Amino acid sequence: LTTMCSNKRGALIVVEGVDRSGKSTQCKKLVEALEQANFPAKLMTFPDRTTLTGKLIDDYLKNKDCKLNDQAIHLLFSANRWENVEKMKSLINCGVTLVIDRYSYSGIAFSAVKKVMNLDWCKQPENGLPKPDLVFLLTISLEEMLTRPGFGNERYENMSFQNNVANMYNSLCSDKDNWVKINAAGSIEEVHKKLVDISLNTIREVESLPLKSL
Ligand code: DGP
Ligand code: NA
Ligand code: NA
Repeated sequence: LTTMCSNKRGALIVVEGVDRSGKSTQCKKLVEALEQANFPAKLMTFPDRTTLTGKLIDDYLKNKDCKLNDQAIHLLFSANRWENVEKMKSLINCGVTLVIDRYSYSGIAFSAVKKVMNLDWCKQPENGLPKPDLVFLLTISLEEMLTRPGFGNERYENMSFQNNVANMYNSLCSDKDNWVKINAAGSIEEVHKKLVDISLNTIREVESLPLKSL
């Protein structure tokens, strides 16, 4: 397999945003477009609910009888990312661009708004994970959020919590040169085109640079 590896690495591209900002749709379309442009690409999603920690996280989100406190669930979400590090690195180093639906910034934003743990505490378990080359923050206004199909019954799926998360994302985004804020109120195709153009630039920019760590 090593001999089949490209000598150029792939990019690590993350899409963040509140629930219903269109992340999953955009991630899927982005992977398809990159592949069509002859850049190998793969979709990943966090939380990965299929793993051991993912099953606990799924129970927690579905409000099943699950007595995890805020600190414990924070560390489980982080562990769920750590479980995938080897897989992520080997794909990237083989020239595959990873498009990830949520990453460490979901971990930080969703926990920091609970006010139980401070921002610095929330960031610590993410230290050492592969650092994204590019983070898209899909933004929608509170009014736009209200017009989109209703929330489900999972934990966190309510307007005031999501609004706090949106504010937390905005403060994480400020002064970061690898973050791009995209107004996701536009049509699916409009948003998609922006994501593709910026991603292609980044893929070419980083192909000979080492992957960094958070
Ligand atoms: P999704 O499958 O993308 O709809 O995510 C499920 C929910 O979990 C969603 O409300 C966002 C939240 N979430 C995702 N990642 C994390 C994380 O690392 N920490 C916390 N506390 N919540 C997260
Ligand atoms: Na959700
Ligand atoms: Na999603």
